[in-house]
Amino acid sequence: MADLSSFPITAKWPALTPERIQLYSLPTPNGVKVSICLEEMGLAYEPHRISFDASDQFSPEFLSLSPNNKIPAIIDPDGPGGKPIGLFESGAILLYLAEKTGQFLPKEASGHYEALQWLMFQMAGIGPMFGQVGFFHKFAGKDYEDRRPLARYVGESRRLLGVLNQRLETRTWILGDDYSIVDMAVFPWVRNLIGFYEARDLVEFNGFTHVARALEAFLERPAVVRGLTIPAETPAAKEVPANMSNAPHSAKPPERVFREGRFARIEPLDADGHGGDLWSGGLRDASIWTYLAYGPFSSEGQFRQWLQTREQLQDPLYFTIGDRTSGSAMGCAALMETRPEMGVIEVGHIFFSPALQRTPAATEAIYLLMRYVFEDLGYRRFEWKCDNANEPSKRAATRFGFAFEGVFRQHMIVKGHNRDTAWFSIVDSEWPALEQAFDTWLAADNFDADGKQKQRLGELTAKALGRAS
Ligand SMILES: N[C@@H](CCC(=O)N[C@@H](CS)C(=O)NCC(=O)O)C(=O)O
Repeated sequence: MADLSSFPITAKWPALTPERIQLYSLPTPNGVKVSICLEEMGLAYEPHRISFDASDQFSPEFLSLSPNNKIPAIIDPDGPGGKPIGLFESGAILLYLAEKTGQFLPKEASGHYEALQWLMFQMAGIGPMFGQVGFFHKFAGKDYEDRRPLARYVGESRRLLGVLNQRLETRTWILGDDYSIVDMAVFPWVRNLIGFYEARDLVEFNGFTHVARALEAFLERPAVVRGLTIPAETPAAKEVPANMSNAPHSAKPPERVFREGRFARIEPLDADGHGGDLWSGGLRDASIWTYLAYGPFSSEGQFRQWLQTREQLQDPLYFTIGDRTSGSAMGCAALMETRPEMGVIEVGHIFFSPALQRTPAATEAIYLLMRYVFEDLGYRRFEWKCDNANEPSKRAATRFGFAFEGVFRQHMIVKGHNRDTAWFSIVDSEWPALEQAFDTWLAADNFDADGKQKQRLGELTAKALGRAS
């Protein structure tokens, strides 16, 4: 276990999980840059709330890490050379995390410096100027008789928004097509200016349509939604047992979405549109239904009737898996047992026609659902459960990277038979590594001319998670 005792700040804010990055912050525009970044990168971290009400930022323990008495600051137990490192200044922290993970920062030299340039633009321009608007418009400075300081900072902020607006006129994000740490630095400040500082009209924000459009896209990102509230207020935090950690998240219920990969597409179940394909693909085979609570079906009509009852459900929410090229429906999977308040969701009700079984399209379909659950919906736990006697399902779960968690004995009765249920899960901190493993497996160069895989998915996912394959 990492030893952070040489950092005096840990005496006031003990590291309950010292192997994780320690974040000392508050959800202010500078603070959330780092919580958003950590969320986007899927890094495990432990947030500590630095209360300005309690003047925490002036305590000797906090100053030992951040001598300028400002949040955010971090300690990474696994810094350069594997040694712990402490850092303050949000821009420096964003750069450090981007370089550590190789994410959200262009790698080739000119793109890298372009990013630095815009990051400096935020740090030296947007942050300080917008901050002064806050002071003179909303806080102590609003009572100053002399209105010239306010006018100066409002004018300067308007000018900076104009620069940003022009930049975004031809780009999705500040650096172009790719979202980066620069967006994580800039947009919390824009949000604050027009929100908390109540300066929307003052800076004539409605004229900056490209900034508004990018801000909206930024605020829709699940990692941003989560990061904006971290570190949350936990008045009793000091009293919780040392082995309890915070679980900030905000997950949304799944919707009837369409997703497409290289081999597969998933779409909301449409009984009339998909029933014929599914049935003619071989779903009359009784072995497909052995472990499911329904089926087999004796005729296409009976199958379609049953499908019609399923397509209306919200939980389980059924998706049809189709072949990307031919478009024909070949199987189904559902998102179920949805508990957004807990950040927990399960994939189940999986049935594949023989032509879909053991194909890249089948694997990719599960991957598309996983990506939807973690990235778009913001879940912290994705479950797979099956009858403990269902060996192929258990093998599939392990191959996909789910961790086996144990067996609930006599958990259910299915079609009159006892079911002991095997539980598996993937948690959000595992997702970035797993996503890379899936991307490697699904890539064109992982298949030879006959479509045979070169690297096995089970080995890639086990390696990504540091498990024995
Ligand atoms: N340039 C610094 C600015 C940080 C900063 O201004 N933090 C504010 C909150 S947004 C703060 O800690 N204020 C407390 C104080 O000044 O006492 C950074 O980006 O990290």
